[in-house]
Amino acid sequence: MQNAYQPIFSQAIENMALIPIVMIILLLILSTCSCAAISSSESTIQTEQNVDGPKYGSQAKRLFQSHNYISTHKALDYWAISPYYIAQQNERSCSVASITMIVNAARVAKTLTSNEELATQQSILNRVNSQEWNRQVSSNGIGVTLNQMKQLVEASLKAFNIQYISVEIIHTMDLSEETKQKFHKILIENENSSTNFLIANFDGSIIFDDVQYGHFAPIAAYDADHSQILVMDPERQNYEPYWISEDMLLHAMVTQDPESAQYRGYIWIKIFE
Ligand SMILES: [Ca+2]
Repeated sequence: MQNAYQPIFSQAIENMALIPIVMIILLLILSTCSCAAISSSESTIQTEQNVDGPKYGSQAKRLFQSHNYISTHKALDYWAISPYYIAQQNERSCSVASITMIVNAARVAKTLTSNEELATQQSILNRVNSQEWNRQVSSNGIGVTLNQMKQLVEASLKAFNIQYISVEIIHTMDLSEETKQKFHKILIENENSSTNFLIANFDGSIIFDDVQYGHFAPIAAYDADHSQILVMDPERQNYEPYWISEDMLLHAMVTQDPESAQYRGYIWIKIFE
């Protein structure tokens, strides 16, 4: 009988030996999520930690609580982006949602023909037709990096017949005066025209009391007098548009993406048509 059970016992020992290896592989996969919003397990942690705390903490102010700037300024980007404010399809697809908003906003002044559809997240993915992007933004994907976003933004705009464009990736590597001034200058230029757009790539845990997560979101307005930035966060399951300070967003961008081992930052998009 001992001989009969021996293979089963050996198999059990071998399976037990695999458990630590499987755990290590799972940890590695989770640690390389470069542009995931909050995963379900992280959301659980957030809920447990902040079950009685304010949803937006002390750093962010909901648009509903502060819309004086939108009422008293042209806020060109806000009016270009807000009609197309959408929720990301899953926890990994903030890149798709952010790009979809920008593609629609970039066409806001155009007179579309009756057979031209607005961009949707699925039509963006279909037209760009990148297997890698589809894989990365699937529910078990790892998201995309800031460097990848340059090519994806370009391909998405061109897929919707916006050909004359400039897409620049800026990695924010420090909190030096030079970094702050460059961002400030671009924020002002961006606010004055709806033919240019900014997408921020930041660590949400700097803004919200949460575990670390990389994220993409369009910037919809900049109140220079009060150094406040309006973020159209596509993680709509948890957030609505919110204002955060210029310093706070910069702090959240001066963080490293574990997938690329590079600093996060922002995407500066210009349309020339
Ligand atoms: Ca702009």
